[in-house]
Amino acid sequence: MACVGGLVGDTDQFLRVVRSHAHLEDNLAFVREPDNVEIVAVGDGNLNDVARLKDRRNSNSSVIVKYAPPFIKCLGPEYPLAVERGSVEFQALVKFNTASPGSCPRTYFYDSTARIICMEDLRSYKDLRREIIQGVLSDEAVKCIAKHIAIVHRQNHVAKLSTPDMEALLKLFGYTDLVQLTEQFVFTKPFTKDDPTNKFSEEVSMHAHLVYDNPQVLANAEKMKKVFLEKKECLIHGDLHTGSIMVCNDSAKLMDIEFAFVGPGAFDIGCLIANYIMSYYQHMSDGNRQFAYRTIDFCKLTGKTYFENMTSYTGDMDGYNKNFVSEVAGFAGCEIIRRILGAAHVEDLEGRPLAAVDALGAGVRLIVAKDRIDTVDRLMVIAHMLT
Ligand code: ADP
Ligand code: SR1
Ligand code: MG
Repeated sequence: MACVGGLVGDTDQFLRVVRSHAHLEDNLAFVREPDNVEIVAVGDGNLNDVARLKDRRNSNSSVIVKYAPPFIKCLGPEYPLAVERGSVEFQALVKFNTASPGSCPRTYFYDSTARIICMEDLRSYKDLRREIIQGVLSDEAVKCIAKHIAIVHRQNHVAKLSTPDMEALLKLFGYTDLVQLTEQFVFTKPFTKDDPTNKFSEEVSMHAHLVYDNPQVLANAEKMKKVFLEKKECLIHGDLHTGSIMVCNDSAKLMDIEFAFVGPGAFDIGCLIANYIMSYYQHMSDGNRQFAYRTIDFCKLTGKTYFENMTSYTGDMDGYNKNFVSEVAGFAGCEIIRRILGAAHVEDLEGRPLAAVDALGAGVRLIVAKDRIDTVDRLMVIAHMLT
């Protein structure tokens, strides 16, 4: 067995655990001969080890192992994080694939002692964030993403489930350490002037007053935090940025679902649209106007496809959808602002401070105007100041 670095977990244990489950799945059979197995660290996730176990003799034979260390991997052992996230992610992968088949990688097993998820290797898929930075994304893949998430919301929605089923869902996907991370790193710290975890460039600091000196931005961010924590609407992904999606031509799969919980559906769509909006500013700044304009279409297509497929609602449908879009605007504003002022930035805007300043303006406009936004078209007009 050979291993290439970047992992904090014990790779011998990864192999032992997969071998002990090899009888469950034909795809795992190759690990029975450990000399033929190579272990390679994949991805650049913040929280966990993700490794590929592959058969040296057959490039089509591999599986992915995801291991949750008892701390935030990118920060180190002094930043503890509950290991239950592995179990939450495994259960969420199963729920998502049950609701919308093919929406996520297939799961092979979860070992609760070793805290290891073993799943399908999406060998031919690529990280959407890397693709969109290169200006690569098809309309069909955008629709595929929106359709999967709409169906997951619809099938696991308070309007659809019986009371006992909703109670069971709430029990399985309640407030976890990771939901608390979002509460802190999306809704609280980025809006707290001088929070030590915030970081931004000199250029951005000249514009930070747009957030810190605007009581309406701060009050609306607080309102969105309350909606995020208190609205028990449906099972949501909980961290649906472009780095949580993998694409292959017109197909897309959702992944990294450890933030899953029962919350407002608009949070997922708000995060997704916010990431398309940040991509707009990257491409405008790179002089790639054509692709920048396509990101506007991606947002509209996302809204259209989502509403065509998310047919569960409470109250009257029109009112529900209008309020949903208003929440999308508020959440998108929070996501954009936290990616520029907060601890976790996006690669799209790295090294592009002027694009980050423009995106910050869009985030502020969306939060301020959220109550006047009830269609995705209007959301785009306000985000980008279109005429
Ligand atoms: P983290 O929870 O640490 O953020 P992720 O689940 O986001 O980890 O995975 C990190 C990276 O590993 C992804 O961006 C992707 O490149 C790769 N990866 C994760 N799961 C798979 C999979 N099933 N197939 C192929 N690559 C994967
Ligand atoms: C310190 S929180 C880091 C971020 O990484 C995850 O992907 C989530 O987006 C989280 O907010
Ligand atoms: Mg991740």
